Amino acid sequence: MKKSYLIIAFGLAITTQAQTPQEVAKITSDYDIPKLTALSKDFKALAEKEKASAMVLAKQNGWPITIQNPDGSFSELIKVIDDAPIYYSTSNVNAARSTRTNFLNSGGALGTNLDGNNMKVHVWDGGGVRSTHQELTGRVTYGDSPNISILSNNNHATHVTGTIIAKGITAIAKGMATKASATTYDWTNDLSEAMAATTTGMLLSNHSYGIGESPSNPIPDWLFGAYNADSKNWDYVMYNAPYYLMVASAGNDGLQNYNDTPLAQGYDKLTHFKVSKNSLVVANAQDAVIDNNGKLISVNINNTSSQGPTDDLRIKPDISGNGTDVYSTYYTTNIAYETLSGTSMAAPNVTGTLLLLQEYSRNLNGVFMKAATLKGLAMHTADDFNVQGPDAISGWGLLNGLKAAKAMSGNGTTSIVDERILANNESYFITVNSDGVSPLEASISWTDKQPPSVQETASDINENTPKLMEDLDIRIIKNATTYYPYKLLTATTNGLGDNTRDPFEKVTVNNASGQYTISVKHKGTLIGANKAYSLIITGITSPVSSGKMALADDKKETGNQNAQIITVGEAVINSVNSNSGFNALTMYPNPTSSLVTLNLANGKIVSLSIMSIDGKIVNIKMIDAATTADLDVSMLEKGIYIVAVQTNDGKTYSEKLFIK
Ligand SMILES: [Ca+2]
Ligand SMILES: [Ca+2]
Ligand SMILES: [Ca+2]
Ligand SMILES: [Ca+2]
Repeated sequence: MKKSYLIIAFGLAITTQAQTPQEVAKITSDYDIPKLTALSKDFKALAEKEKASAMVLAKQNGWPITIQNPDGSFSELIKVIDDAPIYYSTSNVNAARSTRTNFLNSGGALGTNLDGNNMKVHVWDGGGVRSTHQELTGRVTYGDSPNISILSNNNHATHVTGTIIAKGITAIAKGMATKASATTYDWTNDLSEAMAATTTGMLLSNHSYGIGESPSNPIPDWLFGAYNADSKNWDYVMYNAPYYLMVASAGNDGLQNYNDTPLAQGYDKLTHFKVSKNSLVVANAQDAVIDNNGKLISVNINNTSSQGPTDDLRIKPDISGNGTDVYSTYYTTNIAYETLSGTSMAAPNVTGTLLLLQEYSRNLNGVFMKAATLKGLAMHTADDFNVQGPDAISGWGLLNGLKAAKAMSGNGTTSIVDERILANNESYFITVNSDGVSPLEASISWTDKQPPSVQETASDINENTPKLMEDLDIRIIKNATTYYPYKLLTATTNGLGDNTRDPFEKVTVNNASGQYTISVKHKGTLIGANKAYSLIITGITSPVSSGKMALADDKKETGNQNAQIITVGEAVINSVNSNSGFNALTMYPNPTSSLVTLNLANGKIVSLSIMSIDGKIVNIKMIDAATTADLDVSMLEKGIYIVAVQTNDGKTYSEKLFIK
């Protein structure tokens, strides 16, 4: 988003008419539209085939096609997996202002006046929305071709859509984005319809439903937590449309134990798109206690919220919204309202708030954020609760729209929100000053490619091979200390260390003070030449310097036959500051054409790097902590270079080197 500063003036000029054809064109400019359109057709054919064979088996086995459940939820047969009928069910239950969304709205303390102006959300649900409701009128359109269920089972869909966009004629039913519009769909063919909607610039969709289980309709145990074909297909959609983020309810089986073979008792309850890598899965938190400044005082999980994680121990659910006792629009009349609870209500609370953050991005920068940025921002700034750090019940914590918005507006000064590219075999580093008050936190987030294989039979039960395709890594480094990201150690415990499973990593340094270097690297070989990722840093006063280095594998180097070994733990990633002490670093002879000797007055050299004048690394060498180092520079072409040395006490010195 760095670049976007250049077009702030333009951004302001277009804010009153955004999500125009030009906006859509901008979102989809890197999309392969013919491919997405073809995929949409393929997914439609797949869904129709699955549904047709399910209908045949339903007739043979006497399975119901639709079910009105005693708790008011609605289920519909969609396919058969492993001989079991698979139903989509609404995730009934209750949302509110716990997510600090009110700070963003018109009249809110942040002064951002975000109400969803010219923003559109997409809602898939178990029936139609009552578009004539006084809170919604004129702002709901149907996205799928006329469907019988538009006329029925619309209580849930109407409630969910109201939570996102209700106007607030009845104040306590006011939605998150009172001026936004919604395109709503029946859940039949959701995958195909979502794929098609990405070509129209879809940014966010809400899915308050999932595969339902009940004692009378058991699903195979292996499906729980499994990355199956459905999980993969939704990742496929999001990978190919990187501005699109799917928000899904975790489900309301927190107190049920339908899975007889869970990763841990009371866990391992997620299925389908709730197991996808790129979706944002929402747990249900009770009403939070928030002070006047938007600070979280206390919050508890609703114990009906479904627990993760995934079989490969990815952190799911991702985040918590407020879905307990949510008052919203109801279907019975145009002035009807109802209070409901559940992850079904927590998801639209999150979706609506994220829509406002996209609106804010457009207002600030003239561009929308990539889905990975939005998702990363939401998880990075969430208020941690339940056990310390992320967990398989509450995810990264309770969504904090206020903190997310502040991270966006502070970009470049008190925070970094940056959409970056990591080249193959490259690492990025940035040195920052901690603000000395709040924790220093740094995250990376990316949209990960669908893996080649999935879990598809009972033999794949709890199969835990990482489904991650591109493994990026973030660290925070200060002197000899390296701070690692969170990860799950088991279904019920978290810890710090190298994370090889999640497409989001966050490192926290509590009681931070002074200067830190943040590094972003990758393992293996990136799938494309360049990997897009989002970097988010908070708790800083100002970035000091940044740069790139070649990765620590000299075998992968090209065009530099003399590349030196550059792996010594994390110490290689160091900044090149302009803080060279007077005569601290001397080099001789200078100019030179063959060998140069470096001498350090104070401290010992642990690494040195040579950069071209435009900042490109041409050589890096690790030194075994010495005050003097010799460097062969005979391969360098004539010109001016910068030599930087990193010392064992964390200092960096740089000097110009002339090659003759
Ligand atoms: Ca549909
Ligand atoms: Ca499992
Ligand atoms: Ca937590
Ligand atoms: Ca990693």
